[in-house]
Amino acid sequence: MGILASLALATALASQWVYAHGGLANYTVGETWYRGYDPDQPAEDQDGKPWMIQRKWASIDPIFSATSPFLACNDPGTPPPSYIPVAAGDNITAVYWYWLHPVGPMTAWLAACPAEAEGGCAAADVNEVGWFKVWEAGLQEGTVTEGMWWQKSFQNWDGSPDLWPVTIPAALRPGLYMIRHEILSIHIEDKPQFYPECAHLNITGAGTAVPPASYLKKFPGAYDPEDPSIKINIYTDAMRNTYNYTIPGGPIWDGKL
Ligand SMILES: [Cu+2]
Repeated sequence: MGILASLALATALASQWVYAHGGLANYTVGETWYRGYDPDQPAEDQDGKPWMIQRKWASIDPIFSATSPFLACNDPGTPPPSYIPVAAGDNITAVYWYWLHPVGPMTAWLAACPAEAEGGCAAADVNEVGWFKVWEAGLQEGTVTEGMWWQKSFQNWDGSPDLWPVTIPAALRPGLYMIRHEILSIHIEDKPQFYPECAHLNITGAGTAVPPASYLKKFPGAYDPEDPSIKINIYTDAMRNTYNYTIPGGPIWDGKL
């Protein structure tokens, strides 16, 4: 390629690395791939398209506040027309083209939507539904400051996408649900970065379980901005000697009784 093209590409890559933000690009269930929203592509090619399954996120920038209404499903969080079909007990895999931040927890949540006759997930108020955590991963080994976090270990540096599989609880009652993936990056002192994205699911199965009310959380609401796992400076001497980290948001619900 010509030198100008090379420079342009280098500049594009450099700016991507400087800002180092990102988000959940696609989903796979089995062999089927579902395209998500892409903030780098024109909105008119995506907004309201019948194939869209992900709520709109207009930029790769994080949500900086634990009390933002966009903590639920990013900004603006506009609902898509379609659903990803998935059977309870199966995996849905979130696909990130790249992820660059190394520190902080990752969580996945589900929330039941209104029935189809009541408008389905398009009619759901993402700030009012009851979200329950079904998956989490945080500090795997070592110290808060320098240890290995799942957020780092799921990254691939050979150009292949970063994959995040989550199992839909096998006993879950079937129906229309939203799935919410959140990466919380805490590499900047006292300035947490939340990266939430939501998709619409049509979950099939013969289960009957629903989470007890104690597991249902709201976004915002699930997190205290003063939570020491959220408002955190990982570069203190204390954190250099801390080997555990409490993932915010309470326990996961796995559907087992
Ligand atoms: Cu970033």
